[in-house]
Formats: sequence, structure tokens, C-alpha cells
Amino acid sequence: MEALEKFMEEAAHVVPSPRQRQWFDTEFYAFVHFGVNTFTDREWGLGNEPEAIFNPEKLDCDQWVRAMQSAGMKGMVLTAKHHDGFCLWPSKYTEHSVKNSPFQGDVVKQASDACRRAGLKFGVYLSPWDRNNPLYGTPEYNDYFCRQLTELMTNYGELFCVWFDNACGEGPNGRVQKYDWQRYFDVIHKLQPNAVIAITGDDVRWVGNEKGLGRECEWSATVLPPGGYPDSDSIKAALGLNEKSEDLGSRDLIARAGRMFWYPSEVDVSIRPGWFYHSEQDAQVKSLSKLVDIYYESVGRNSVLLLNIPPDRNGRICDIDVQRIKELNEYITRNFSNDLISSSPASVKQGGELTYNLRRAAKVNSVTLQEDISKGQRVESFTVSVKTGGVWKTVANGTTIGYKRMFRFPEVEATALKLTINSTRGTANISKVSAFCVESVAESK
Ligand code: FUL
Repeated sequence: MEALEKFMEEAAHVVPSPRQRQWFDTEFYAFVHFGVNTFTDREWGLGNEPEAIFNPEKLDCDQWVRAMQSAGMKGMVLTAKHHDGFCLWPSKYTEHSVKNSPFQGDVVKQASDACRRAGLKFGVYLSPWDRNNPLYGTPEYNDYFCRQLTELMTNYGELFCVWFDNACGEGPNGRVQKYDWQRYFDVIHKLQPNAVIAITGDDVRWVGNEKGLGRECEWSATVLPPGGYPDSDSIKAALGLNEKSEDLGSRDLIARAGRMFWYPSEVDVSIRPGWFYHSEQDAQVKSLSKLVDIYYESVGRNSVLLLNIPPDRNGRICDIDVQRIKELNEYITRNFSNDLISSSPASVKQGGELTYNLRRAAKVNSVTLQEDISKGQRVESFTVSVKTGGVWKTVANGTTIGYKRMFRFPEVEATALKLTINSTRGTANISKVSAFCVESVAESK
């Protein structure tokens, strides 16, 4: 019992690092999958694609950035190299890159410059799995990978994110690679100390699916150990955890693990069925209604949303996708700019209640709650009620809040709103409570 209390006290004081804090404030940013797969209509290239096929004749990274800005996205992560090994920048260390293509330019440079001009953050995805490089599967490949990382960390200004997936398949010689993660991380920390490493890394955790769906119970302060290296895998196994586990910070787990980490979740999803552009998927761009659901179930569930919008063979993001993400931002701006209550930050312990009068009697069907995560994530259980016809009616309840928690519920005429904190670890710091009346979105769009 005493031990649990001690662990809970510690859990209450696990906080984000400055770069994790900045990353959370980004809230919503763009993934850009672009490369030889765009020209072969594959999702995973084989590694033997001729460089000659990469020829985006109308490449316009400013058009990408304009689309992202009109969507309210605050940054971009570009696939500098996917599993096929083809590099979108003229790397000194391989011939398999833009330098031997008819395109000749440097896509990483054009994209990072466009971001800089528009005030967007820029980051890179670099696949450790490389189906082209002959060194893959030998210790020398780790040297190659670090040299490539060094080029990217040095020549493209400040990066806010380096994104590694965990894929580790066979290379051109049928061998698999033993990745030297710690060495990769050291290169990044030395050259780009403000960049978070996602999602095989210590700063940002994969939510566990590619459907745009966050957990209802989402702890940023979690027992799930950071990183994607064997050490953390064995700890996960001992605790019986995987990416699909629903509660990664329960009291029971904390008592067993005895250790907590700030390791927040990111939801990555594509606006189309594939990560790369395929013209036959033009009619399958996600609807506005689906994107609004994703927004509520990612940003609204204590996660950051990384939405993929892949450029086509010309090197431009399709009008359909551009229009759809713009509609999403218009929806968000229109519906969340009229907060019906004005709340100020408040500290509250379990059993505590915060009551807010609405500016006027109004219809309410959505609530947003926020904790001040710079002091730790502390709410374990809460209820939201609204005063309607003089009586309190429960409209939402949940476990975690964290950076942001959003709810939708059937419309109700209300004069006041009450947040009841049923259980916390330490004192919870509620930074904002908001109420809205949002439009429903037609499913057909
Ligand atoms: C995965 C990759 O295999 C997919 O192609 C895509 O890049 C996705 C974001 O990560 O691991």
C-alpha cells in the first residue's frame, strides 16, 4: 500500500521534456509519402526500381504547404527514404537517389524551404529497412544509416521530428539488419536536440493502429517503456503489454512496473486507403464526416494527429484532398471558435467539482477538457454534467483527460456545466473547460 502511494506520487510528477511539450502543441500535422512508389503504384517498393522512373514534372512544395496551412496543420514529415531505399535528396552515400533521376533536384530541400517560408515545422521519415542497399544486413549498414542521418540532420535547418517505423524485413541479399538504435538516437540528439524521435524512439509512442483511432483511456505518463529496442520489448512482455492494451497507466500496472515514463501517443492515418498516391483511390478520399470523427478520436483523445496527404506523380497534392482538409479546418474553426463558457485554470483533488455558468442559456452538444500537462497528467476519473431545466444531467464521463479530451453527446439546452473529478493522482491542474454546439456532418460528403 505504501509502495503504491509512493509510485502514485511519482506518477503525478512525470512531465514532458521541452521538445515533447512543443510537439504536443503542434496538435495536427501532415505526413507526406512520396517516392518511387508514387510512380509504380506500390505501397512497398522492391528496391530495384530504376531511378529514371522518378520524375515529378510539376513538383511544387509550396502548393503542399499552402494546402497544409489551409488545413490548420502546423508541420510536415516527409518520407526522405522509404523501404525501397530511394533517397529524395542527393545523398553522397548511394547512387539510388534523385541525383540519377530525370528530376535532378532535391525534394527534401524544396520541402524544408517551403515549410520555412510559411512558418511550418519540418521533419523527416527515414526507413531503416532498406531493400536496395547492398550493405543492409551487415554492421556496415549502421554506418551508412548514420551517415545518411547526418546529412539530413545537418543540411536542412532545424527539424522538429525524426520518424522511424519499426519495419525490419529482408534486404537485397536476403539478410535482415540488426539496427543500432542507440547510435541512431545519439546522432539525432547531437545534431538536432529539439527534434522528437517518433515512433521507434523515446519521445513519441505509436497509438497502435493506422485507423485514426486513439484510446478513450490514454495516459501520456505511462508504464510503457520508450523506444523500439530489445530492452523495452522484454519489459513490455513482462507487464503483458502491447500497442493494443487499453490502459497503459492503471494503478495496478504502476504497482507492478514501479516505473513511469512520459511517452505520449501519436495517431497516424492516411486520408486515402494507401500511404502513397494511387489514382484509382481518388474516389476513396476520406469524407469530411470521417475526418471529423478522426479529429475527435485523436486530438480529442490526448494524442497528436499525423494525417497523410500523398502527392501525385506530378508532385502536387490532388485538388480533392486539398479541398477535403480545407473543409476540415473550416469545420473546426467554425465550430470551436464560439466557446459558451469562459473558464480559468483551476486545481482540483478527487471529489472536487468545478462549476461554470454558460454565457447565456444555450444548446450544448460538445465539451473540451484540458489538463496543464507541464505539471503532469493526473485525472483518473471524471464526470461532466450540464444544468438543464434546473437539474444536473450527466453528459459525459471518462478516465483520462491529458492534453485535450473532447466529447460529443445529444444536444441539450443548458445554463451551466459541472466537471466532477472522481479520482486523481495528486492535485489535478485543469487548464481549460469549453462547451460548444457543433454542427453534425452529413455522412455522404
Ligand atoms: C509503416 C510502413 O511500412 C508504411 O509503408 C508507412 O510508411 C507507415 C507510416 O509506416 O511502418
